[in-house]
Amino acid sequence: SMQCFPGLVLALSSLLGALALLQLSLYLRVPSRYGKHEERLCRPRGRLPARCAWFLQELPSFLVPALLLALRSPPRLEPLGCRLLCCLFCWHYFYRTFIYPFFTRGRPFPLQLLFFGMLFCIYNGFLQGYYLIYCAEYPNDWCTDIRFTSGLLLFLLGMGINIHSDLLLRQLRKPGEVTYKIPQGGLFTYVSGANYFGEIVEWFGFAIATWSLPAFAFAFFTLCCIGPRAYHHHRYYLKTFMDYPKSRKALIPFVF
Ligand code: NDX
Repeated sequence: SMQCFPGLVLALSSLLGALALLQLSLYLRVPSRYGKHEERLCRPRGRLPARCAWFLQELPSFLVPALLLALRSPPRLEPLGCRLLCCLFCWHYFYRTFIYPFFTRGRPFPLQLLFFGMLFCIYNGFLQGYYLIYCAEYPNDWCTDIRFTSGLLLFLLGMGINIHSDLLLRQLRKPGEVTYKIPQGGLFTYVSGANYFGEIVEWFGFAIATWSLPAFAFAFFTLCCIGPRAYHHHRYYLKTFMDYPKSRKALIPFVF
């Protein structure tokens, strides 16, 4: 049966960090081509309805760690902290896979990106799940450790902001509509990328709570992936709407 190979965890985490840097260098200049940044001049490539695309893309991030957890025998994850941490990851992806897609009013998603997105979710789902289920070791009082409690708090706060902001974005459209409007309310009062800000806070919280290399690599990847995207959203809004609120920042309230 499976066991912990620390070298594998180190290698996969390093590759995730390298992918993050690759993304940063690619997407600082040009945004990834989906949603409002899709190229219209290009020949129309294959697309899938947003609902199917997000479901399929995010499913492995839920399924892979959930299966690893179910197949582990005898069940390890004894300290409460450890079990809780794995459940947090699955909880987020339960939302992203089984709830978010069914309410989205997004435009069809490019198949090519869906393919890479799925590969990424398999990779990351395996890394986070494998590490927490087979490698992580926490003292029995990890639940009262300041890293666990503050990380958990940040995770919950970030998740709250992310879900609330997703909701505000969705309400900008009636079913069937695909136009863009100025997001209002919640953290959108301060930043253009409120949903991204929430997601980034969430994964840094997770990294602090697990205090692990794979989770810090993933938080860094998230920052490099959707950080630049928030900046491109911001520029798009400034270019498109003359009355866009001047004091609003791109990603971090009052700062940037
Ligand atoms: N999926 C994470 N890289 C990504 C898909 C793309 O979960 O090859 C990363 C994720 C993947 C990416 C994923 C990984 C890297 C990939 C990339 C493609 C290429 C890239 C694979 C897996 C790659 C290398 C080089 C390393 C191999 O019509 P519409 O769709 O625009 O409508 C939108 C609507 N909306 C508005 N409606 C009215 N008026 C407005 N002004 C509106 N503005 C937006 O709201 C959508 O329906 C909805 C949300 O849109 P948007 O653009 O704000 O968010 P979106 O980017 O679609 O993300 C949705 C949620 C969000 O909560 C975000 O935090 C989370 O998913 N997310 C997204 C991306 C990655 C991620 C989280 C993470 O890294 N944790």
